[in-house]
Amino acid sequence: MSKNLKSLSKFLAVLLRHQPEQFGIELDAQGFASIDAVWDVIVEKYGARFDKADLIKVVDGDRDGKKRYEIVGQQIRAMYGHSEPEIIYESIEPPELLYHGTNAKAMKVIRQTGLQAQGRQYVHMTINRDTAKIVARRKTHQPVLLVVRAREAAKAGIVFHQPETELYLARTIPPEFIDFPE
Ligand code: HQG
Repeated sequence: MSKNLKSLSKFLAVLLRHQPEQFGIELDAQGFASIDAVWDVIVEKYGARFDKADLIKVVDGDRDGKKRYEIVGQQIRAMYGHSEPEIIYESIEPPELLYHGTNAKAMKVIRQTGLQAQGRQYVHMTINRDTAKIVARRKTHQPVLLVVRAREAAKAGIVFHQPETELYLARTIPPEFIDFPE
């Protein structure tokens, strides 16, 4: 994604994940907003800098194939990553194992309390080990890869969601379902 579109993508995150009400945008229970209303806010902020084709490009995903937004009918939403409002996702049966990349400093707390969403509503996990490491490297040079025994956690009552092919969410993962590196 060009630098240009990255700023549009980041603005959409503010709008659709974190502060919709600040821009007069209303999200429904699944996080959808009217495309027309969102487009009006974009034009208000950026003038003619972006056109609708740019918005579609951002929705289609970035160069790394990361897809953050989706359009259904006349509506658009962030697929995950919200701080508020509460987004309702359907529950799914997770795969046997999922991965979460973190840093050595956080690991001490995670051993005690498990994985807890910090600034977001959900803990993010992926089926892809490399992706988990990339996520961790945003915050540390020495990523720690945690293995979540997801199927076992689900059997014990932890609810999982899958907003995107490789991405899984849960409110929390207790430490007993996490394999820590030595
Ligand atoms: C850590 C990006 C202390 C957790 C990526 C992480 C991802 C704890 C940080 C998405 C903890 C939260 C999410 C506990 C977990 N105590 N720290 N009990 N439990 N942590 O950014 O998973 O670009 O909210 O390990 O690609 O890093 O936004 O979550 O280090 O999919 O689309 O607390 O963000 O996507 O950080 O990343 P984050 P994350 P986007």
